[in-house]
Amino acid sequence: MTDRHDAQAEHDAEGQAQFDALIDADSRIEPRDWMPAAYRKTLLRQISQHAHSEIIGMQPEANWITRAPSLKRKSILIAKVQDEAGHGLYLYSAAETLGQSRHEMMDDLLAGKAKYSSIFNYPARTWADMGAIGWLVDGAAICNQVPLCRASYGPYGRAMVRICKEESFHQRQGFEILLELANGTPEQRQMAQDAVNRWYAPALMMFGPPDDESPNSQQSMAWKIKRFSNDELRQRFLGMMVEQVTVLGLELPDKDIRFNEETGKWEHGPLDWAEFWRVIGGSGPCNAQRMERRRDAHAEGAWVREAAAAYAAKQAARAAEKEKAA
Ligand code: BYC
Repeated sequence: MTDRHDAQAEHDAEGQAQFDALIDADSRIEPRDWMPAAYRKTLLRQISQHAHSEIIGMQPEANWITRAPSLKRKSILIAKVQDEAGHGLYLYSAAETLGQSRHEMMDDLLAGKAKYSSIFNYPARTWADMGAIGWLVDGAAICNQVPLCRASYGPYGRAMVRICKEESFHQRQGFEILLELANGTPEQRQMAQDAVNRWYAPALMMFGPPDDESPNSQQSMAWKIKRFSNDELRQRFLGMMVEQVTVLGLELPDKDIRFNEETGKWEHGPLDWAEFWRVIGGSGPCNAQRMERRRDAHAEGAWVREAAAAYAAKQAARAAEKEKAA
């Protein structure tokens, strides 16, 4: 018993030393490498939340596919929503390498045990929201996710590379929708401005709570999962939006935005963090609707999963028979 304990302790100490060396060298941890249990847990938490966000995030935009103003806009929107499903799949696959099945992750989401991004609990009221979501929400996502391409966990970082390429196309299509509306009739311009007004603060809050209220940041940065803090990324994003909004000829609904010469950082006005925690806690404007839709979609898709599993079993049986005969 003691020998086994000693051997395990020695194995763990060696593993920890190797893990520390890889992190120090800015190298990658791969699925078969030894890793601390808390590192695995944090990654599973973040990657599965991220995957759920992509899947739930399909809803506000899918809602507008039938009402897109032209065939061109409709086909672009369908492609974008489909991309988000793909992002969910890459991320569930990356999370599965940590030892939890996609099935279990989905059960946690459907049972209301798992989080997804706060932003998708807000309604998409007009066509201009497709522009604001692309410009602000995908813009915030890129800002947050480009550094994640260098995350210390290999499968996560590699999934993020492909996701970021697609996100930058998404952001541009949102910008272009807003640009066209901003240069359209006074009503279209107003619709664009209203959408920006409604999505601005929730988009800033996507980056997570302020640094002094972010319990996970410090450890995640030490493990090189996160490369920048929530506030650093929020400030960086704000600077980008301040420039781009002038091209749109619209305004950001915040009179307190300023560039602080001393710190070299962009500052924004106060954000309603009580609202943020309420939304995360399940009481946002669309939480119940989003979860109900997800549960329905899961139930409606049961026959597809069963058919795919039956087909896979048939293929495996055929392959086994062939091998036997050979
Ligand atoms: N929403 O210690 P903190 C997309 C939670 S999808 C909800 O700072 P961390 C798109 C946090 O989980 C974009 N919860 O945490 C898709 C933690 O709770 P737990 C999704 C949030 O992990 C379709 C607690 O608050 N992007 O772009 O160090 C269509 C304390 O926070 C939020 C990602 O998922 C939030 N906004 O940092 C269009 C990016 N913020 O878990 C577009 C990957 C915080 O301890 N994730 N919480 O119970 C990350 O980068 C980090 O997880 C976060 C939070 C920056 C979000």
